[in-house]
Amino acid sequence: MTAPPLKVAPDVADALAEGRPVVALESTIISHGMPYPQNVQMAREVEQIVRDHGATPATIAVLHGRPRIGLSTDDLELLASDEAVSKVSVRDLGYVVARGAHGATTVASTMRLASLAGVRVFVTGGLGGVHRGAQQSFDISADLVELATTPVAVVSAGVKSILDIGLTLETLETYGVPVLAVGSDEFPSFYSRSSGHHAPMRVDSADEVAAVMRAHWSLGLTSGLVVANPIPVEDEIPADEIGAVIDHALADLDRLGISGKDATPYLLGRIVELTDGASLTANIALVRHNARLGAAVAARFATT
Ligand code: PSU
Ligand code: MN
Repeated sequence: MTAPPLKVAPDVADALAEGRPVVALESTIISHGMPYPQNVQMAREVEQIVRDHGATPATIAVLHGRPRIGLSTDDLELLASDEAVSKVSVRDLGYVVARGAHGATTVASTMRLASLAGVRVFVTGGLGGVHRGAQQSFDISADLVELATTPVAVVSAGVKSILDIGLTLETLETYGVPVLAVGSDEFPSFYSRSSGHHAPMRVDSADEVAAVMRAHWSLGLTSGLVVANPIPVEDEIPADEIGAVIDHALADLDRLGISGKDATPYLLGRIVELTDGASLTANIALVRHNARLGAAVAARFATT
């Protein structure tokens, strides 16, 4: 086997070599999670937030068949606007690399590439998980399998109720993945601070997150960690309000017979339409918030 053909941006490589904090960012959220041009604006802004908080951002994607750790502004623009960028989870990585194609990486494949590059903190919006109705469809995101096996801490705003939040938490427990809620006793549901599910573990600072990461990995455990950061109160969409929209989007998904890897992108786009963009505003706000926490966690993890 040859070394993985990663192309690491010079600023990211320098930061890693010097033990300075680096924060990985995914690209499916850009290509398949938000409309243009808000997607590219969000991607640039989040990188800047990470820099302003003392860490180096490393947005991850596959471009021209090359897994890339750290992207240019032009790369972000391509990911945001080029229809030829496919959604790439772990199983798709070899295929897009072999074909020299472009791919936007999900939480799962971003974790894997981040880990290969030695990046231990990753910021996103929402995780994939066990879909509602998975008892029939078997639709369980590869994000959970990757969390079970790859040592990266993933900062998100929890799990949307397009998924079955309870079954997602059960699966994470089975897989031995720590689930930390930051500053809350309740596990957050992306648009809302509440979900009706108790947080498996609570922490109250970036320092505590970094301490759990160190302790977990020092024991030889090799899984990832879920760091669930509730959306700020002022940006929340009340659970009952967004719940009705999600039910509507799920009914449309069923009616159209959309399944597999297209299900999550369809639902995200439909929720933006049905809320006249309010869900997009909340989504961008929570990613910003996660970027601040992720940079702080990376800084605490790097210094100790
Ligand atoms: N949830 C979001 N926004 C996203 C995604 C999920 O709120 O952009 C994306 C992430 O890249 C996640 C992927 O890893 O969808 C999960 O897709 P699937 O359910 O097909 O595994
Ligand atoms: Mn799926």
